[in-house]
Amino acid sequence: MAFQNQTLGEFIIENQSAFSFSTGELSRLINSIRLAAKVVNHEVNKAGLVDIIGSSGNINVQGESQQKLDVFANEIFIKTLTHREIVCGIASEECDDFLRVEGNTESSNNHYVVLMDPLDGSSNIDVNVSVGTIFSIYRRVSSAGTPVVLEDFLQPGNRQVAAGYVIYGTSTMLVYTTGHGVNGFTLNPAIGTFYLSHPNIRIPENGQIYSVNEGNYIHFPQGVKNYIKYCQEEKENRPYTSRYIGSLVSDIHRNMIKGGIYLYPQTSASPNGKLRLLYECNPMAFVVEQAGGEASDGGQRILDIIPGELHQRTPFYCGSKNMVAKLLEYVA
Ligand code: P6P
Repeated sequence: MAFQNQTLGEFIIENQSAFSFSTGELSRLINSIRLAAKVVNHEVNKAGLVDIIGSSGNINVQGESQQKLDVFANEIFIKTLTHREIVCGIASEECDDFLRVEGNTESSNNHYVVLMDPLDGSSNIDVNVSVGTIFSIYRRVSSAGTPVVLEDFLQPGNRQVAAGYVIYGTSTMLVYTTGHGVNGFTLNPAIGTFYLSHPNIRIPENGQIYSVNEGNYIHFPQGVKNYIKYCQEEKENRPYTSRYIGSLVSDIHRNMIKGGIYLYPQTSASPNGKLRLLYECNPMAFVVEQAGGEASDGGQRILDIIPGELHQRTPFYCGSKNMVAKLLEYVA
């Protein structure tokens, strides 16, 4: 059956013409993310064995022993994106500042910048919970042929040209959008090929799942507390089910498939919320909106927020359209 599905490579070629800017750079960019995802997937899947068999014996190019997986993932994505000279700049949760891709003049003529969380939820690896990579792609705003500047990265999410995530779970999936809907590809590890397994994902407009870390309940704004009580009332199709994996990619992906809402409100410990706007909330918001859902910071659409700094945080409410609308009745 799997061999009847279209591969990611075939899908990219077939849909390349649909993307107005496409000069093949975006296709090559998605392909490089595909390659990096396969390499990271291999390491994530054997991570548990490091404890059992000691160090995996991996010696990296600097002659260092096995590194922490999120540092490893960061290196793999940066190397893959850099070596193929497709992007002119990269920003990562693992790097304080953005990286300029210098190299030859052609690379500074490339039009895209990538912002990413190379291994989100990596603390879950020790307990064998799914983790993910999140990426967000923009066209540069500074002039071609010059080194990228901070403004190339501080663009509102509504300027993204592509975004998506890789979920390293019971199966490894790549889910992404270029603004023409959302498609999911599942990796067949036996042959290292991603197959189109979830064409045109649509998030149900309603759902019965709410995802929030209720350990922070006493610190939530009153409106959020009231919404959680609404979810728990014995009325209509409630109480809802509470599902919180603690890995953003997994919680959002489940809600994409089954319907649901994910909430990470501001708390006293995190007055602006915990999640990062540029490489967690914007890409997830783009994917969820493209699947028919909504994403808000409680006051405005996530994708309309004008960023002020690379690692800024935001409150984040994201998921089924009607569930986010109900939440906003309580918090706006
Ligand atoms: P908390 C993981 O550290 C992460 O960035 C997201 O993947 C996840 O949704 C969230 O933080 C979990 O945060 O405070 O509930 O443990």
